Formats: sequence, structure tokens, C-alpha cells
Amino acid sequence: MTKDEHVKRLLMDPVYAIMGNEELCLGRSNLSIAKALVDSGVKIIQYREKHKTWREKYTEASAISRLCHENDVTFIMNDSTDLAIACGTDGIHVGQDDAPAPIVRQLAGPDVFIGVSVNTVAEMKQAVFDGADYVGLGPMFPTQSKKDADEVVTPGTVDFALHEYTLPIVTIGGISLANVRGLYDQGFRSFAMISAIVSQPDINKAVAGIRNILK
Ligand code: TZP
Ligand code: MG
Repeated sequence: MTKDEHVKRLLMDPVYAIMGNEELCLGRSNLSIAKALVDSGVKIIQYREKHKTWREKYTEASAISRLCHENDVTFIMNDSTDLAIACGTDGIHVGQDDAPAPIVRQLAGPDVFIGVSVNTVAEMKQAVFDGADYVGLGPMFPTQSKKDADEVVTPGTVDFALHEYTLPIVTIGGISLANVRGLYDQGFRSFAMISAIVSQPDINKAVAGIRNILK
């Protein structure tokens, strides 16, 4: 798939699963979680592991990258451009403290898509200027999964995102079965989730529940 096809997928398929730290996965390994996601029909997976060495991350993300490519799943690396290049991921997602998007582009080349985490209108505008392919807007709700999360996005920023913004938006932060439909009804189309998916005992059931509520 081309970069543009991957980015289009973000707006066509609402479920963006983030493997956010193995410790949130009820004792299951990242690789087993990835297999469960693929078996559940998830088509967009981000690898986000903060508590392992580079070598450990490289070993497991390479295996997950292969698994994703064999199953037509879009695979995105969080934080680290060098790991993304080494593992051959389709996309790279960077936060406000990671390498700026233009540097990621310089290192990773033209064919990889780049997502940037944003929390304010100023950050959303900067992401456009920097050549990002999509933004991750959040947190939309309070979250336990990211200890240093920003404040919840303000109503003014939500308004700007819905009515004036041009880049594809992936919403993130505290999204669950209980509130995802509300975001959809507001006009958002992509939902990145950690705890609502990978922290659930039955991943297939969790994914099916989210898809069902968005029908
Ligand atoms: N970035 C902003 S909020 C968040 C990240 C990585 C955590 C999302 O996790 P959850 O469990 O879906 O709230
Ligand atoms: Mg980061």
C-alpha cells in the first residue's frame, strides 16, 4: 500500500489499536497481543513500548511488522524514527518531545507517513506546517494509560479540529465503549485506544464491541 492509501485507511476504519506498554496487557506478550489484534480484524496497529531496551523493541517490533505486512495491516512505530526504519513500519508517530516531523521525513524518506500528537490549535497548525500526514488529537478524556498526558483538549480546540482543520485527525485518550459513539456523532472518524482494546481480557470481543457501536 502507498503512504496515501495508509492515511486514507485511518479515516475509513475507526479502530486504531495502540500496543501501549506490555504491562497494560494483562500478562500477555506484545507479540501475542499483535496476533490477537490481527485475528480480530484490526487494520491499524501502533507499537508503543516505553519500558524495553532498543534491542528488545527491535526484536519484537520486527516480528510484528512482518505479521502486519503478511496480513495487510498498517503498522506504525511510536517515538523512534530509527526503530521505524529498522523495522520497516508504514508510519511513524511522534509526540511534541520527539524528533520534529521534518527531521523524521528527512531520516525516513518520502514513503513513510508521519503522525504528530497535538493538544492545542497552535500544535495542530504547526503539524500542517511541518508536513505531518495526520495528527493524534488528545487526550479527549482523562486517561490512566499515559502518566504525563496533557490536559484534556478544550472545547475550542475540538471546534477548530472539526470545522477548520485540513489534516486527518485520529482522536486519542480515554476513549472507550462508553464514549466513542459520542465522538463519532460529533464528527470524528478515527479512534486510537490502548486500554479499551489491549487491556481487555477478550480482545476480539472488545474490537467487535467498538465496531458494533459505530455501525
Ligand atoms: N496519548 C495521549 S492520551 C494517551 C496517549 C498515548 C493514552 C491513551 O490510552 P487510553 O488507554 O486509550 O486512554
Ligand atoms: Mg512520543
